[in-house]
Amino acid sequence: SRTVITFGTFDVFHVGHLRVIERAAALGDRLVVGVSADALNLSKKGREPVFSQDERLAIVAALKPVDEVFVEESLELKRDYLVKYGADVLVMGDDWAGRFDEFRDICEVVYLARTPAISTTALIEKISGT
Ligand code: C2G
Repeated sequence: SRTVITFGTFDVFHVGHLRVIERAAALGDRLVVGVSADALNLSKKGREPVFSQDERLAIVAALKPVDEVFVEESLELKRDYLVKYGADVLVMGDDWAGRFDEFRDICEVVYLARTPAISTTALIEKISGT
C-alpha cells in the first residue's frame, strides 16, 4: 500500500485546500496530513491564523480523503515526519515547487498546480473589505 503525505496550514478552509487534498489522496491508498502549528504559522506568514490549530486539525481530520492528521511543529522536522508516517509520496502545491526536492532520496516528491484565484489572504481581504 502507498502512503501519501501533505502539509499545510489550511486556515479559513476553502476549495483550493480541498482540491489539493483530493488530488493528493488519489496518488495513493492512505493520506496523512500535517497541519501547521499556530507558532509555525506565525513564523512562516507573520500573522496568527484565523482558526486555531485544534480547529484546523478537526476540519482536516473530518475530510473523507484524509486518514490521519498530526500537528506540524517545525519545517525542520519534515524528514522525521516522512519517516515516522512511512510516506511513499510527498505532495505539495506548486507554490512550494523545488523546496522539498532534498527528500527524493526517501520518497517521491510531487508538486501539484494550485487552484487559481483563491487563497486565505484573498478571502480575509474580501470579508474584511480591505
Ligand atoms: N493550495 C492550493 N490552491 C490554493 C491554495 C492553496 O492548491 N488556491 C494548497 C497549497 O499549495 C498547499 C495547501 O493547499 O499545498 C495548503 O496551503 P496553505 O494552508 O497555504 O499551506 P502553507 O502555509 O503553505 O503550509 O510544511 C509546509 C507548510 O506547512 C505548508
